[in-house]
Amino acid sequence: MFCFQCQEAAKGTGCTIQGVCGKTSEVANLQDLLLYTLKGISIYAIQGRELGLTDLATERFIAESMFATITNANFDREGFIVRVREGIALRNQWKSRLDGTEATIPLGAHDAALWTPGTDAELEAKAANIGVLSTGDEDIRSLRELLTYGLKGMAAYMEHAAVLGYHEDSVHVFMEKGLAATLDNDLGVAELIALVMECGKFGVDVMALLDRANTTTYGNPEITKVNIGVGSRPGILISGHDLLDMEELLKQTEGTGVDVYTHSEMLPGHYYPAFKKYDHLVGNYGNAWWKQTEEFASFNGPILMTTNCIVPPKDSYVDRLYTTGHTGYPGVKHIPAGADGAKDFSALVEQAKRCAAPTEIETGEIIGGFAHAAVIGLADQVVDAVKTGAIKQFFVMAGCDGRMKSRDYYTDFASELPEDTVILTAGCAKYKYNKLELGSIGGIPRVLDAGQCNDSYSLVVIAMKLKEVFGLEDINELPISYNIAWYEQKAVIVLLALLHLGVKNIHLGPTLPAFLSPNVAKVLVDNFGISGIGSVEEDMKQFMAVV
Ligand code: FS2
Ligand code: SF4
Repeated sequence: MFCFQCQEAAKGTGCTIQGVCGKTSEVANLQDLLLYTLKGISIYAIQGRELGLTDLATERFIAESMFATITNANFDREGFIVRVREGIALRNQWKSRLDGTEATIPLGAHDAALWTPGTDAELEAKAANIGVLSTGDEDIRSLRELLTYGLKGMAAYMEHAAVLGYHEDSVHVFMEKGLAATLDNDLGVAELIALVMECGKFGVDVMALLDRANTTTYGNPEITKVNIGVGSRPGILISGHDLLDMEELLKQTEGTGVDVYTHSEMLPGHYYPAFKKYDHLVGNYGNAWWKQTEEFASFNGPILMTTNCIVPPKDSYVDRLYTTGHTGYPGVKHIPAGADGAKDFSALVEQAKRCAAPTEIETGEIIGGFAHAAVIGLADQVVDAVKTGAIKQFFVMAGCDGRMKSRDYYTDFASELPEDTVILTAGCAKYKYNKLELGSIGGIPRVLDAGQCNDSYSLVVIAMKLKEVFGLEDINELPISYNIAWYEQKAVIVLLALLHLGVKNIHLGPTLPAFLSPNVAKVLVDNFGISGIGSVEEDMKQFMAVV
């Protein structure tokens, strides 16, 4: 195996024996083979589109499969073998559909378009030879992988929108184009950089689509205080990002005597009007994903993982853990969707009834729900505070949390920010500082949480609005600095989206991606002013100097 798609890549270069995330070498290779299969499908699907042939099932299969390969989403070897075989069948259907047409298939002679799987052992042998390192040139490899990881993040957001009935064909078209492009030896550095930038454009589009899907279905997030203590009844803990699962679980637990708690990236569920009506949605339990091995043990009840991030489970709670959607873990029960898309969570409800109530690990409240509609509702207050100098600067500190000790930087940075600054956040990165007593400015809290990582889009909408209100030409003239923490591939698409919007001088930490070759990193530094992080003191000086 060779995997360097996340921030925790071993030794800052890549995992080669087993993933730091717990992914086995077999699963890593099979994920690579699934990607290779999707590239093969894309070769034909692109040609099909030129002849006016489209297929929603293909689009969904590509996006779902990409999502399954994101860090910490799915660890299930058997599931990946099944998916590769399904993908080959889909690819071959496309091939037959195009036989006898006028299709002239670029890359049609590529192995990805032609290979056939034999036994599982043969399939695994193939999987070991088509991975990241099969691209020899380190800059081409770096750009191909940067594009691939952007596409993976995009796929996750497409899927969240799709389950709510929202699609945008142009995003699927780009996904197929991007996947096929990673096989094309005629594309050099300049062409791949252009594709990476185009990926950012579709990143903005897909986050806008998901924002529309979420807010149309569940209402605009509202400013909300969320309880972080526990009640006396047994509960089910829901983690991940899938709001449709959240809705179904709330409906199916109503009146059962079982409470529902959110975990990690599901915290923003509390901000949606559609979920506020459920009295048995009691609070948020715990912190970011990486603390789950302790927190799932003390929760005492069933836990539903709707998406990443799963940590290999401990014996103390593995029998209470469930996966659904594109997540999976060997030996962990999976709740599938029925033919009509509905899911049956009754097994969790019955198990919860036999469990103790959660053990309290914290008490109090946190505040959130500062997505674009809520903040724009406060626009007069915010603009006044900026004009009077009560707010001197905003810091976008969105992104991910993770295990590395070096991420304490973000807690220290938030603590040491001057009192006339406000943090704009989204994603699980917030857990590094959302329980600190940072106070407020004229009634505006100093940490404004817009929601999940995809709600970074909200932060962009807010920035655009401020640019308009202040009559500025360029988003970079705003008193907004970007100090972003990344971990997995959704953060990659968020970053590419910000670059597409022209945001400059983003600080990215706690380490720069292992998949950026020195030359590709230099392109990002020279053109966008991207940099890593240093010490809190030095960075603070640098940030405050630019205002
Ligand atoms: Fe956090 Fe993990 Fe949201 Fe990332 S829960 S790092 O996948 O998507 O942010
Ligand atoms: Fe390593 Fe991250 Fe890949 Fe897991 S996802 S194998 S931790 S680089």
